[in-house]
Amino acid sequence: MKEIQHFINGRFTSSSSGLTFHKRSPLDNRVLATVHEGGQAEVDAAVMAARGALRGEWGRMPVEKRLSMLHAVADEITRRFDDFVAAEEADTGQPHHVIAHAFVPRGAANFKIFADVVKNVPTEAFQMETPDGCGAINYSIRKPKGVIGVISPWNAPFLLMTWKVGPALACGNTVVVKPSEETPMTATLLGEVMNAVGIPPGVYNVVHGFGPDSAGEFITRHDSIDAITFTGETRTGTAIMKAAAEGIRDVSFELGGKNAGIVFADCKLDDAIEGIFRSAFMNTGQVCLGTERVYVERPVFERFVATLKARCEGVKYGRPTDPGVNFGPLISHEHRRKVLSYYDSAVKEGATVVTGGGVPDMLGELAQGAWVQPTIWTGLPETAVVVREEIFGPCCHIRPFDTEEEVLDLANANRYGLSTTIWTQNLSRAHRIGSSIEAGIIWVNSWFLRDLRTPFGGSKQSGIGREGGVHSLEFYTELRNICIKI
Ligand code: NAD
Ligand code: 6OD
Repeated sequence: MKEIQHFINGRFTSSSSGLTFHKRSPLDNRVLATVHEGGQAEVDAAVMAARGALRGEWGRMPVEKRLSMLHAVADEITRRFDDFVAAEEADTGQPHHVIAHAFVPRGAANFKIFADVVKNVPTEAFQMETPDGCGAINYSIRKPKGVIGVISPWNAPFLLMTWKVGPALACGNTVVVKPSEETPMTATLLGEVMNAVGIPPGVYNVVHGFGPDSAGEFITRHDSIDAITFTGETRTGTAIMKAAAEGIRDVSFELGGKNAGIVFADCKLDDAIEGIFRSAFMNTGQVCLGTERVYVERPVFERFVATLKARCEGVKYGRPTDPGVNFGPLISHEHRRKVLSYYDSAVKEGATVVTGGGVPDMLGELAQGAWVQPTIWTGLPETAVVVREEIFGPCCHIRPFDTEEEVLDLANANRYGLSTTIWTQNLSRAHRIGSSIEAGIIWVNSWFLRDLRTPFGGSKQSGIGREGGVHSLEFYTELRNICIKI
């Protein structure tokens, strides 16, 4: 069994309180590691180290050197690829191909892409007239914001944490990271990478622990943290925003979603079914961009439902590296209780359960894991709890529609607005609907096709702000204007 410590000022350290908690495997509930639980003392130490690094070598480092060090971080992650993949598989229990082909490579890419963005970003300048006729020039410079609190979730832990740490460091900030208590491993491993490539102590700090009354809340309340970037539930975002308000600190929020998938009869149906299958069930439905509400034009409704049902019934459960496995467990028993309570609620509200709705029969040690079946419902009104609330499990409700106007209203009638997928061969319709959907990210005939230069974030209660490409610079830097009288 492993021991997982904090990473503060370039060193792995224990909690002064002696408090620890267990990290259990989602696959079979075995204890995998004892994790140190950070308190106020660890958060204070991490923030002090981060502030010291800003005043020290990191703060004075030429930008070119800083950016080349981040390329070295990416290269070292790639060199230790197998370690990162193994750690992420242990933490999440998700299939090897998802972690090895999507989540870990993205972790490395997040350092390179933002280093390149910072290298190439232009600044603005304005010439102005003055009464004496000599004029003046204004130009703006970008400065790091300071110490950034990074609070990240468990569903794609390495990708989502580095999606924030990469740009924060590229812009010259330092970070105090609080990974999810469910997934402490890859953030810790990244500390080893930082030391291996010579990132100065204090630039990257990790404090483990929980949210309320633990490391998470202490970070959000710390008066020496300059800004907070958070990915997680909308309800948690509310708590963090209240804490950040105390110090008038900036926040960037990537929050929950209840995303719609819209399938028109003129689409390439097989592609749409495959796309909706991936978007609803990949990572066992634990993807913020996942589709939990599917609207299918009536002429293809029956065929769509029947084929998606068959896809769900063909999934192979098992350990990440077992041959053919494409379906992992939920992250924890606690999360499974939540998902299963939604499965019950759907039945109570009168859903037709097309497939799933329960727990699969697992053999041996796996019987102790947090498994659930992929589940499809039809027949519910839009007011049903499982059609309104984010479940964050492998499930979706499918409803037929008849007109473009009708489906637009249905898709927009939700408090969330993170992403939507539209499946159609009619380009005019794609543009028309695409610009009327109330969501930050709209995919046409695809899903999770990510260009890291594009703005990423949610509308309505799915978030505040946009990250990605130059948009990340808006959050991770502060613009200063310098006016020079000629
Ligand atoms: P969560 O909100 O429960 O926890 C996220 C992180 O916040 C964890 O590290 C947790 O310890 C910490 N935390 C909890 N309460 C806190 C508090 N009061 N103060 C400070 N920190 C606190 O979310 P989760 O269950 O880990 O992740 C699932 C959620 O994340 C879903 O709602 C999902 O939609 C959302 N998510 C959104 C995006 C996006 O890009 N919009 C991406 C991934 C996940
Ligand atoms: O790809 C990304 O950058 C990103 N933020 C993905 C979010 C996935 C949510 O589960």
